[in-house]
Amino acid sequence: MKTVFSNTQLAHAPAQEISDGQLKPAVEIPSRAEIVLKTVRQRNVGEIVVPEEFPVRPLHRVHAPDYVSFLESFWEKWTAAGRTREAFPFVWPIRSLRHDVEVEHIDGLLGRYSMDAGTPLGENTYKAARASADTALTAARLLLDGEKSAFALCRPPGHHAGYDFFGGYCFFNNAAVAAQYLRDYGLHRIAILDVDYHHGNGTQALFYDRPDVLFLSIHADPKHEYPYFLGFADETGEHAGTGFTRNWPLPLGTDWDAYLPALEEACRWLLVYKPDALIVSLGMDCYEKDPISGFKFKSEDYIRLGQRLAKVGVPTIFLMEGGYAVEALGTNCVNVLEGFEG
Ligand code: OKP
Ligand code: ZN
Repeated sequence: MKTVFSNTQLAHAPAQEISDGQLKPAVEIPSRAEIVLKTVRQRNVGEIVVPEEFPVRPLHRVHAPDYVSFLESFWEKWTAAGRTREAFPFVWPIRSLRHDVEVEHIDGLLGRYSMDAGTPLGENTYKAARASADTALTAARLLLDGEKSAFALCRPPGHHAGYDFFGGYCFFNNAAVAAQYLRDYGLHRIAILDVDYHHGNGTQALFYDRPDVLFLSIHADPKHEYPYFLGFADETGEHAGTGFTRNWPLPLGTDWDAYLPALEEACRWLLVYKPDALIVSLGMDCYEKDPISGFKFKSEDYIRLGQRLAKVGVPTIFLMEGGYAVEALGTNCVNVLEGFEG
């Protein structure tokens, strides 16, 4: 299958992140994409293509225009305030405070448009995030042009980004942007299967009331793991979307054998839904050596994951999300792609 990737995605290169009450070296770093790209080449997955540059319109189909503009103008405002290094939000308009004020200071805006303090923004974040969305959109385009599968080597990831917020290392929701694009260009039913270790809260929220995009997610129990406030088993959609969201929160320590029943159930939902396209939010952070996660996948399990998804028999795009054990990330990711191709 073809891989889509742009070097522009490497321009977002955070130095540090806030984690465990400390500034620590960032884990969502350019070398993640570089090692996957290298492994795609070494193992001859297929042609590597540069994404098309899409206009802002497909982003506006999913994200608030003022949020997109905020990201675009962020660095200018940040540096105008005298700051020179990367930014982190630190104040939020939580539940009982006002939400109707249009604040002007960049510190207020950072809180207005974010979900956590763990996501660094820098000078090139916007252009890298745009390139990442372009990568996802190009993979979607390949599917519309008749490919049976494609791999979007997205970075930064997307599944925690919502209608008007960034967080969890995510800025634009690549999977949601691709899903909406496929809808806009004639496909009727899209399924998103999120196998990242963390719940895809942004993606779920974006499609929660819609029956045309099925959202399925298998992830660490949010009672005990980031992003904490969404992703429980009783969340199944609302209004017209009732029944079109499914979550399988699993305990810390889950290995492949304990994961498989959830995956089988998710695949049964896919068979019933009969999507025109499947988007896999492909995080590799269920891996046993992932530095921020608590599942126990071995590298071989990623081959099994790819093989199982191939059996679903639907045109599929893989969009990279998380995975922070950099040395093994290329192997784990290409294992999925090879498993899928058989
Ligand atoms: C993004 B993706 C742990 C800090 C965790 C956020 C994790 C974001 C994961 N001390 N920070 O879903 O892989
Ligand atoms: Zn993750």
